[in-house]
Amino acid sequence: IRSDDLSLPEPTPEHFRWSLLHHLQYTVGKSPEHASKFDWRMALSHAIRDRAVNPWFASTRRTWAEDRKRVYYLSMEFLIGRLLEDLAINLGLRDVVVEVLDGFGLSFADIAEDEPDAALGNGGLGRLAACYLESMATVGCPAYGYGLRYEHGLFEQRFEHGRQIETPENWLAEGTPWDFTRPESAYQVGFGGEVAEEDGHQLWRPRSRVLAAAHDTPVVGYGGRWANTLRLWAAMPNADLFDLARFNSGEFAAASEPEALARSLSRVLYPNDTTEGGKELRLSQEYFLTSASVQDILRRYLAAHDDLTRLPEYVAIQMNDTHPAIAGPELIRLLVDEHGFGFDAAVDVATRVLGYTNHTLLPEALERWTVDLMRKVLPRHLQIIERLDTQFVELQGSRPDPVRLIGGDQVNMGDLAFATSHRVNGVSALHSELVRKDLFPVHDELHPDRIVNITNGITPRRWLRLANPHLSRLITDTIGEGWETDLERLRGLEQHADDPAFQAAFGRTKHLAKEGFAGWLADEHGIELPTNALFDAQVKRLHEYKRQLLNILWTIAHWQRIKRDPGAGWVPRVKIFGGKAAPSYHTAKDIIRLINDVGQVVNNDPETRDLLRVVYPPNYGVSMAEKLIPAADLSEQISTAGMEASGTGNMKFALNGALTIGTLDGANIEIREQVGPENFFLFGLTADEVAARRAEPDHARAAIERSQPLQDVLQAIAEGTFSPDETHRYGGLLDLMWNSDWFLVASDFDAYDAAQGEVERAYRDPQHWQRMAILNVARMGYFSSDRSIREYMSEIWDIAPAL
Ligand code: DL6
Repeated sequence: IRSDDLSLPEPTPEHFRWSLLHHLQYTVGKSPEHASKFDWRMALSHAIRDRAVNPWFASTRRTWAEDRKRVYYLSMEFLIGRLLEDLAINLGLRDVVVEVLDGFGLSFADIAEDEPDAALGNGGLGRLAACYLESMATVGCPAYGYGLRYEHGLFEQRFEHGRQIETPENWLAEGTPWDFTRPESAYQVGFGGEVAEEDGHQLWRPRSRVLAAAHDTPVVGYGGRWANTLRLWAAMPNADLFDLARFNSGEFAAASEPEALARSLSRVLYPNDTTEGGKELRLSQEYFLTSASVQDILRRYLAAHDDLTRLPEYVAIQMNDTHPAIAGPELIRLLVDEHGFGFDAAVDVATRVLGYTNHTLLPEALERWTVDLMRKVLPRHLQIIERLDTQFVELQGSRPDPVRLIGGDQVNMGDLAFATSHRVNGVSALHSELVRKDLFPVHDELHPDRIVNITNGITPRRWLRLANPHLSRLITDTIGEGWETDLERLRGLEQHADDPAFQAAFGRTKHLAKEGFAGWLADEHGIELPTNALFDAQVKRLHEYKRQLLNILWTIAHWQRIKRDPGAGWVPRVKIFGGKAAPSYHTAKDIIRLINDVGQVVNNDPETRDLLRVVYPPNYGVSMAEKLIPAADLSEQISTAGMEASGTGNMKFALNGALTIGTLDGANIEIREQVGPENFFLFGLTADEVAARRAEPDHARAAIERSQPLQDVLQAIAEGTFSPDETHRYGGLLDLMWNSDWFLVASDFDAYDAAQGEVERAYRDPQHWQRMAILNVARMGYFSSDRSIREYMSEIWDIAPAL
């Protein structure tokens, strides 16, 4: 029987209704009378998933039949969020689903809201990977995403007395309807042990092995014309790890301990790696992902070819940051130790296959592992890295202080990734420039063609079509369909920017989004918001360089001014914060607490309540972003220049008609160029000025002494205005402000204050504001992740679209 014979009939409401009831009864095992929301969600997810299978099979078959090159995107993070509505939209089923559910008295929005977010990532890097997967499927780039199937994704955040508390996330607790288990695709991944020499060959004898088991989720592109696979590996202990004799003698926990240890490889996203044990686990996780994926890639290649020297013609592997950077040594190891390659030939093949995306210049985020740890976990790989290091030093000739892959007692994973890739890309124009100039100047001199820039992008399907149905409808009514896959078409809105009727309609979509967000906030957190206010949002991970501190200090200054002169015609504002701090990042956690403390005081101040609120809904993630971003008027992108590699939240806000207040950092620069400088609130030091300012002794104190508003703010904090029960709670933050201020909050405070003044003035003129907002939407086409993916395809992967 051919699978074509099993094709589903057209998804008419009748058939879809049948399919939904069928899954409710035969997959979930419930009758409609007794079905809970969860049961309906599962049945619906299966009915929708059914529709993903045929495009998935067809794409896979075509790739095999045409012997096409495939991309393999290796990432420790995929911040997917929910899939139900995303899939319904991409398969063109949303209207049918709404109609059929309506027939049962059910609301699609309500059921979709029941799905937990797959939060298998920390922030920008993981969300980018999810956007890229969706875009690869939309543009028809044959691809696999490879990641880990963490049992616990990013921790859940709640606040106790304003403090962040972390609890484990449990997205798999109720099971997931999306993935297919593939027991036949399982690989042994070895760890530790030693390397012996036999007949002139190196033989690695690992001390232990863990089985990587594949779970596949189809990723369907918009229109359902192409589908790829997200393959997530789960760690499975080998059967012999369970000690039945011990168990039978009553030592239950001890009998299961080796099993539990093996499972820990895919237990949590980003374990705390401040301890030695944590570091070993993190490196082991990275190797587990990489080894299973590379073995799988070679198996697939060898199923259709026998000459591994031609691997680069059929395989492109992209390393998402340095986390999978062990891919180079792993591929070399397999080619040399298992396929008889000479070392240099293996390096040549590996380098032509691999590409590396750098996502950060922050030294603490550039991975380094000690040689001792590498020897303990991956002794054979260490030998390979040592040889690569020797070759790399030779390549630098007589340079007095050569760059090393192994420097002192540490393996530099960024340098290793560079040395084993044919292309290295930064993620915005400025970032790529800094990668060239500051991070890898010597590599760049040796390989001047290797560094390229590919500015990040976001998928317009999720970040406009799904998240903002009101604006999407207005866009389609105004310029027609097709913008979802050709975002440059939004330019067609420019000609309506001055039309009062269009401005009013545009304003209504924003208002509806605000009501939607405010309604959710009231239901979920019991917080009421005035929807006539300017919604001013900063949502992202908490980090000093992102400068949530600058934002909250300015909020205090604004509050103080309102109190001094309540009748000055202030624009009512809601300051919205969202984001998590790494559990061990104490300064970031202090900033969270300060924001919440300020909120307590400001929100309860009867003099200012109608003019200023501070809200910080806990547990920011993809689903909250989908509600908040369409509702925002102002997008805070205020990082210290030179520190935010790109940002992608900045793109999501602007695409949804929020105006940006921002520095010349990351992709802000390109956003400003695209939307026009007059439609962007710019402030602050440039990256070059940042470097110069940091070199000035006592720059922090000098900047504070120049700014009376900032002094007043710091004074209020020092007096315990926001922490009356503990006056010195923020002594640490104040000390940082006065005495070091590496992130130049004080230096940029007055410029930020002035830019916020411009925001106030612009918002008082609604037509002017709407015009600017419309022009932002109209000019954001460049930031579609389809454009980014096409650039990866031509500049790095050398692959043609199948569509
Ligand atoms: O490229 C995606 C995203 C950028 O938009 C952010 O600017 C950048 O901070 C983020 N980088 C990371 C790297 N963390 N580590 N390692 O998340 O990447």
